[in-house]
Amino acid sequence: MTLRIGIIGCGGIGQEHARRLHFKLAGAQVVAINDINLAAATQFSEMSGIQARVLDSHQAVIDAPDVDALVVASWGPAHEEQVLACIKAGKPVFCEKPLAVTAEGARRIVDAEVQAGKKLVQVGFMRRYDAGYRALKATLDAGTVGDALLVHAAHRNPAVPEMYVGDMSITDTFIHEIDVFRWLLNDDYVSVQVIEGRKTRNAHAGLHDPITVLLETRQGIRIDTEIYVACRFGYDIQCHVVGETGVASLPEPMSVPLRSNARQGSGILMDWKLRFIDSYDVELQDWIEATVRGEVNGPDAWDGYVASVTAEACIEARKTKQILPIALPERPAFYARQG
Ligand code: NAD
Ligand code: ISE
Repeated sequence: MTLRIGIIGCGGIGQEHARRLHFKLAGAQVVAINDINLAAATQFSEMSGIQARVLDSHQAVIDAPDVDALVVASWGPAHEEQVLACIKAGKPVFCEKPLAVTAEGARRIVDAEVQAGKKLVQVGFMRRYDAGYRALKATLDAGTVGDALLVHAAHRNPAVPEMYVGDMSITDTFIHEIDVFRWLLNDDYVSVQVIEGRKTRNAHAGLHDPITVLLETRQGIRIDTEIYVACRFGYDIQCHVVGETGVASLPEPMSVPLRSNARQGSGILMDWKLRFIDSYDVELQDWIEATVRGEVNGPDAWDGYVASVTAEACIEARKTKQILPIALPERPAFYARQG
């Protein structure tokens, strides 16, 4: 069966997902698209060779009888309304992060899905599909370094645009770590502290950079993450898990080690799109196959909700300079834990 897909939001990642779904992955075809910028959507549909129908609202794409499933890649504040409309129509939806821009909004999605009685929503936390993180998780699950005690992590971007301001280090960037550490450690968070140290002169006026986030999990694991989005030198993702008998680290992306010009070393990627490019393919191929089976196999609406609750606690902890509890309701049975 070919899954017929509607795309809502054809900006940077929407276009990339549309191309990979239509041309690269097996079992999917993009048949309809929408963007608030209709001219750009039309141009994309034609120039990309996808030649999908361009419809004048997200609702028209959701309602189209030949659309089996949706990809929401519009900007964050539109996600809630669009995902809720997919649930109402009973259609599976892959929503890019964040699921919603507030925890309340994400909770409304959870409640709507539970009420609908069927899991339909997957959230675009693609790191769970990255080969390196998967190898690290397998190592931890096998007990190779004993029980995890500490995690030292970093999320470094070379630069961010002027529109990236305020708490986006948390809501746009750290949100990936929020999701992936829960999955990696089979755990949830209980408290958070955010520390603003000396600011780099390379960050623009609206951004305090870098920051450090300290999370504590239910099992007492302490996670420190440096978020440094104007670091200049590369897109550099680090994760080192200290266990009782050793340290397990996220593998570095493959790069040819060089000895040259009296130096030795290897390259560091500069673009986040390249760092996780394979994981987007694995993620969406898995989504296609699970959707055809009538299942949600990846990060679900509950995971999206937990990420939003945690992000809000981080923002509050940053503002108040306090160690704050993260109050999570129990996971409903409807969202029984999956891989
Ligand atoms: P973008 O600004 O390049 O594209 C967003 C597009 O959505 C634009 O074309 C805009 O016109 C359109 N849009 C905005 N509101 C809309 C609405 N109400 N209905 C239809 N279209 C609408 O942004 P982007 O970088 O492509 O990011 C899109 C989403 O994907 C964001 O939520 C972002 O956080 C997420 N994202 C995820 C990753 C990842 O690694 N998983 C990477 C980048 C972006
Ligand atoms: C961007 O939106 C992403 O989602 C990338 O994965 C992340 O690394 C980057 O910091 C964000 O700005």
